[in-house]
Amino acid sequence: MERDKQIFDIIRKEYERQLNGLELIASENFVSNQVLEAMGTCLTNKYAEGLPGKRYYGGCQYVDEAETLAIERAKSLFNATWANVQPHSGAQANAAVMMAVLKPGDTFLGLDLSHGGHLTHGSAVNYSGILYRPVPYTVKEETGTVDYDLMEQIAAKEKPKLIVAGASAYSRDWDYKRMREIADQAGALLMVDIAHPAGLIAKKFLNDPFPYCHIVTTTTHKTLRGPRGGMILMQEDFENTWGIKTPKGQLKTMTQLLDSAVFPGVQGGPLEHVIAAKAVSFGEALTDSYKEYIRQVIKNAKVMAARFIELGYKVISDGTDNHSMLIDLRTKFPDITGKQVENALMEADITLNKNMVPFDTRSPFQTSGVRVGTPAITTRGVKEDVIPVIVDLIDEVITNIDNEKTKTGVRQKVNDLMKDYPLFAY
Ligand code: DSN
Repeated sequence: MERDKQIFDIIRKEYERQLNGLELIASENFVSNQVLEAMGTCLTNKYAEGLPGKRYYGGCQYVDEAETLAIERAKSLFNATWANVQPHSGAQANAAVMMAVLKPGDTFLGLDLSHGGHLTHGSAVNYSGILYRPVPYTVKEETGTVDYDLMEQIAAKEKPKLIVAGASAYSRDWDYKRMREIADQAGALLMVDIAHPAGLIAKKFLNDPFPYCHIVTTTTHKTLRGPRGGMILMQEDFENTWGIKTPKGQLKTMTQLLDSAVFPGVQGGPLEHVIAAKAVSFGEALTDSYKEYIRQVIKNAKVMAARFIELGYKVISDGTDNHSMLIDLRTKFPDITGKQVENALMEADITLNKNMVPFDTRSPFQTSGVRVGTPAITTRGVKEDVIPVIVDLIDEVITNIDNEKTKTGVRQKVNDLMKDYPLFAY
């Protein structure tokens, strides 16, 4: 068959965009050649509904081996005792958990989307806000950190069935111990979505949620640097103390409920080529060199936040514990929106995303902030000495937001800079 020039030309252009630009989207990363290779294999041809050893199709002996390896490596990485690596995304993983532990209309608590939460933590336009009854908790305006006292009050009043920890735009660590106390007092389960800081948690640079959270969900493609996808993890004690009766009176453990919620609950056939790539990335994340990578991600983020602050920007919570930060543009540029900054920087080959900031006065389409992260540039080898140069380039563009010559000049500097930092082979 003739090669599809049209689509491969588009892919080549995207490769060049990634190669020449500065990638600062906090949720993105660059996978290794072997992760990329595993994804582009014949495993994509295989149907394998079910779990390893219990499939609805023949011929699954090899994908069983790959999926089992992915599960075992995921468990070692997080010191968990159970994992389901089939969710196609973090959103699917969260949907499966909610399906397993909530009934339509049940109340749950999640961080407000405009305070850093995620769509699947209760947004009105997402299944989580349509099927269930979310009640948001928020951050404190003075500190930008999660208001656990408020969470406790809301939980006592609302008696949720589930409390969701975790965020998409939050640069501080979480107090899982306090959240578990709040959940226990309210009779709720505690779930954390560690999609963003998963790699930092795996390598023990942040608090360990597992002793406190009943269920942990994550994506595999952010700091974890694997293929685009999701997974659910648990530790043993919870499985042994929880069980619900099916209509036929059969007792099901939570892991059984979660497995069934993933398939057939919210998904059909698993993506075995992606699961093989997950196994590869978990193997990489188990190494010491990945630990050094994560150490550098955090160091770069701290230096970045400090430089933004030096230049007069407001960094929400005045810094970061992880790989990301949220910049409130209003202190330095009250008339410039996050959308304008995102667009102007794109012209300079710098990619980040507009983001609402807590207590934002603008809509999600305009926003008063931007979110910035260091996982992708750190993968390319950027160290802390170059970070102030990058922040200064961003500031130069924002300061001269309507000046085409400035943007062209910065783009040239970005392209020259990135020549020193290789990307995967194409
Ligand atoms: N869209 C992801 C992010 O950018 O954080 C979350 O799903």
